Amino acid sequence: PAAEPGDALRAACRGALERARRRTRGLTDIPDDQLTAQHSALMSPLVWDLAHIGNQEDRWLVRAAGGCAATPARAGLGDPSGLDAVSGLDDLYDALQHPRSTRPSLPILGPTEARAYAESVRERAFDVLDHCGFDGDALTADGFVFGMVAQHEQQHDETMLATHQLRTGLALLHAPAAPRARRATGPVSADPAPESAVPESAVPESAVPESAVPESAVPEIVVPGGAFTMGTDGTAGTESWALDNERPAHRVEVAAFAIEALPVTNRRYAHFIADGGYRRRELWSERGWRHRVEEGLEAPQFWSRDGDGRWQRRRFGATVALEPDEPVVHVSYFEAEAFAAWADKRLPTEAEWEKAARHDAAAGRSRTYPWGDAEPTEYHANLGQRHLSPAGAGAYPAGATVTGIHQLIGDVWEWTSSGFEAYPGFRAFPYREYSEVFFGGDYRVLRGGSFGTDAVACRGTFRNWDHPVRRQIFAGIRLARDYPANDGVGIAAASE
Ligand code: AVJ
Ligand code: FE
Repeated sequence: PAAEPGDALRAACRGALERARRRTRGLTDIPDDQLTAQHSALMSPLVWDLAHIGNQEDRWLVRAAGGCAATPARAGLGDPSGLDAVSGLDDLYDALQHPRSTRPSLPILGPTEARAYAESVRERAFDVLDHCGFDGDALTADGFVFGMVAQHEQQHDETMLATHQLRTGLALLHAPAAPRARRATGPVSADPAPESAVPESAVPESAVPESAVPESAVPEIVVPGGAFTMGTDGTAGTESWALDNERPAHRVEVAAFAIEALPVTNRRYAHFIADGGYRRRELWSERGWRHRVEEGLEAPQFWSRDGDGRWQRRRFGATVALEPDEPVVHVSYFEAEAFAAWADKRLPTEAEWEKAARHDAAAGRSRTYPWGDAEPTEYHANLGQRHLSPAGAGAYPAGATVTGIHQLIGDVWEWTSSGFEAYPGFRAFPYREYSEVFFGGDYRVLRGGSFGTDAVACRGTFRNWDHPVRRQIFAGIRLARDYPANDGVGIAAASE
């Protein structure tokens, strides 16, 4: 039978939802006591995330897109005292009403109930998807609401991954090690190349050597001044699932600046510590210093020293020697700011970051990803919890910009110096509580995604935000600096 129009879109929506659910299962198929425990006051019990994922899907796919009644939580579980499915559940799983630290004291669903609820919502959501014509309204056009729900689940999967990192005790998660140095840019076996794999010949020449990058020669790329298109109108392809805060596309003037070609490594961060970085008041902002003193910060979260004084770190239940060439991760905005001052540089603004990542000067347009518009493969970026750590600096040459900036997408989120604000012409869609209620708050924008971010929730326009003190997220550092007025000759490679 001939394919119906919409079949490819339907398959893409189903695929994104199924991939998210496989990951959710991997993060929650753990002993019940681990699922219900609160591993950190900063995080929910994992069982809350699980049912919240189901509840969000019920609200947007079953009810809003499908026009169906709410899915009862205790259907088939034989509990007549079950919560009122609509008000009770929506209430319990409303993130804004209940800060994470209070969630353990709520009468939330237990492990068996939460799993059953998420599964029965999913069955109904697939039913809605099977009958969706994608032409009803803005909610379903281009499959937006299905993509939004898949992104929501993946975002909570990243949050749950951070909870796993915070918990103590033996490892529950396993994955192959991330590549250490410059990895192959295409399949290394005889397997046929995936269609979107980047051929070797398309890999930009870059200043990044094969192995470790010596600290004294961190390559910088100069981005010439001028306007570029920031954000997206997202009407086609991957960008049609761009969330409300990424919209609309608008022109932004950005003065010339230089940005480092690589994220800051553990080696360099350890030099900052050894050079008194945490003791030198002048490197810190006033708020940052106060926070540093109050919390007694002396190193990134999860770092400690072994018996011989060498740095090691706890990583998902294992203690391992610090890998010097990996991007530093688990630093707060305040630490990133102090590190930048020590290096005589600064963090990029959000607009600078996006221009460096997306602006194609030759074509005069913005790309979806640093390497172009092709969706990320395992050769482009360390995404999707394929590995349980960042990869070595310079490990993904196929994912670099044509100008030679590496690992903007994947590995670690990158703190920018910008607060989280609405773009001009912003419209909350489809709900205010995703973005709008956070604008103007005490947040800094992070860009680029981490090894724990799925590709569906990561693109050149994607905006994450968090409080400047937070460091349980997978956040690291990219440095930039002002660049003296340039003559417009074009891209120049500078070095320190
Ligand atoms: C975009 C990561 C800041 O986790 O608070 C999840 C994503 N919004 N459920 C968050 C989100 C609603 C959000 N961040
Ligand atoms: Fe949520």
